[in-house]
Amino acid sequence: MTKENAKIRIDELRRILNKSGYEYYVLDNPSISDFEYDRLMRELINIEAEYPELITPDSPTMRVGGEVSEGFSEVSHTVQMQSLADVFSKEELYEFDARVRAALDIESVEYVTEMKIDGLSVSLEYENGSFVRGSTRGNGFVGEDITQNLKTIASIPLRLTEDLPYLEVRGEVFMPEKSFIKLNEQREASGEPTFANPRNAAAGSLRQLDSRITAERRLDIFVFNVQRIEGHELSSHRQSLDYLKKLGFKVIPGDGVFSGIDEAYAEVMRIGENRGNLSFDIDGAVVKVNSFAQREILGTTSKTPKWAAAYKFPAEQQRTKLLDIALQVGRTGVVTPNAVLEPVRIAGSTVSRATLHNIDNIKDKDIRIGDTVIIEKAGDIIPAVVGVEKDGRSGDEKPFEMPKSCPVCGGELVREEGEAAVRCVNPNCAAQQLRAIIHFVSKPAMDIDGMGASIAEQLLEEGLVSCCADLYSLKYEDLISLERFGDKSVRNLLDSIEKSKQQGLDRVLFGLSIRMVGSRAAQIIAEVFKDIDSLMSSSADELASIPEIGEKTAKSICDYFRQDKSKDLVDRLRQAGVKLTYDAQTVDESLSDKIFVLTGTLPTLKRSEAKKLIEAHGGKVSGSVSKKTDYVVAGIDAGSKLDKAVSLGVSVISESELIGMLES
Ligand code: 0OX
Repeated sequence: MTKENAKIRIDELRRILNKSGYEYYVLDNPSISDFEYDRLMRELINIEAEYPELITPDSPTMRVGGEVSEGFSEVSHTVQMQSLADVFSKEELYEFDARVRAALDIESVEYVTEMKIDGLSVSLEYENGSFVRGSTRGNGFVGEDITQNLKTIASIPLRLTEDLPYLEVRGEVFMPEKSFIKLNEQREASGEPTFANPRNAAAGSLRQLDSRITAERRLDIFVFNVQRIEGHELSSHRQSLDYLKKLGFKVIPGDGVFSGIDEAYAEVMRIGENRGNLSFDIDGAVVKVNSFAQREILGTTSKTPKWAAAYKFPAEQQRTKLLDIALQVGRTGVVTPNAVLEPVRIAGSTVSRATLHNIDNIKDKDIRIGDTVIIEKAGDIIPAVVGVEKDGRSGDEKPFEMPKSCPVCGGELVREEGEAAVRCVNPNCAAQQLRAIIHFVSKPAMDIDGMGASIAEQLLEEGLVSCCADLYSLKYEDLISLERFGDKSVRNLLDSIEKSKQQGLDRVLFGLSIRMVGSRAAQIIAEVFKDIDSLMSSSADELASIPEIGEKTAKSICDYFRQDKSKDLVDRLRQAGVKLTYDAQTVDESLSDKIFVLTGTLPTLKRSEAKKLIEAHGGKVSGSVSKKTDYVVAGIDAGSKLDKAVSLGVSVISESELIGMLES
């Protein structure tokens, strides 16, 4: 084929494939068979392979993924990607309407009501009708460039039906329920951890460095906002949604405009009632002022537009059968009763377990095995049994009694005075050992990369470890013969174990699973005592005199180190070369006297980590924003501190800008 002919055929194939893709993925109304679509795609791939100079970034062949990036670069959003102000009741929604009417000085407002899709907000940019860049919301000001991954989403047009000079739109990427169930089935079958809900699965899929993996995940998008447009005038939200539809986008469903808050609220209720029939998750409904001129008058706060409100639906409840009560033994021996349920879909995930908290809760609610129970779940919160239906009981339901001995090791179960928890007091209990090792290797403790729960279990079963100190005696020969291990994974794991020796006293203390010692307490204690020997020889009074360390924690630490077993463990860690001292962070003065305020959730650092970093470089961290503040480091969902920074003209930076300052 000559190059001229190739060009003609390529244009034709792209036109047909774009149209067919749109019909299939956006309209859900295909006009050609899958077989025909695949055949045409293969033909295009072949011609493009012959004439690579004719490949363009908006060709449908660019959707298959394949590019592996080393990391995501940052994208500054020219129009801030704001979040929505939440309301939780009819009253709050009507208060929103009252504010809007007062500001506009009118009787009734025209609203558009939309589903609030529970996914990830992204920005899509088009130049001269071609998709050029896609990014995450990040903190609203700076996100990450995920263009390659977004290209794999078939409902995102790579070419628009009009050659607009510039367009930036916003939408929510989500994983349809079917894709989610299939993905989790595959992961379960291959021994990989499953995702808790479609939102997490979508987030994990969008953040893949290998876009081929994203392509396999079958994500979808609903577009709902024009962020910036050149070459076309728009005067209302409804008009912009209709226009986006015409350009080829999969626009958030719905086509109504509602006169006044009563009509808008009725639609919110309809959306809520229909929630269970959707093939994707929503977590609320959004009410938006339709007119752009009115939006202009209403304005925005630093974080949210004043012309929109997100009505969050209450925690979802479902009825299901309580099949059994299973006991889980935690790392400090606490035995928690968990409900084993007939699987049920609730708030975006399939739930087959829910917490029953403790035996008192079971008795107070008179929950029996075989009962129909009511479970509740809101967002990412662990589902809980909140009630029981006693009316329909058959009489075969069995009351539950806590056993006298541990379900795993048979050791004695003890309930201490004034405590709701029942504990297994056998220090050699296999369940406790496993949980303790999983905790020891976890990220906030010793951060032993490559060693998750299933490997810990395998090592324990093989008798290679029984406590955390054993990890430091593991040898190449021990691991290489284990299932799922190869040369590379063994070397990587041994490297991570070696590296973890340098974590320092705070992480070790947290990792030891001492009752009442969380990461914050471990950090404070390490800062005060500096080495483990001083800590081990301290009294409970000394410990309790430290601000933020309570008497119970002090006693628990003393009790722990009084045991021979603990002393032995510390000796073994010491012999293995694990650092049992705490270095005050060496001060470099690069941020000398600069005052920072941290707000919102940072993408990678915890607040405490960011604080440590700033202080280690000579900076100070303050809790409130004032004129004296040099920088506000803003993360996701930053609140009033960000508003104040903007109103005082204080520099707002992202986490990566902070890290950039430290590196420079
Ligand atoms: C959603 C959704 C999110 C546009 C301007 C401020 C908020 N998750 O479905 N955000 C918005 O609106 C943005 N609308 C939605 N429907």
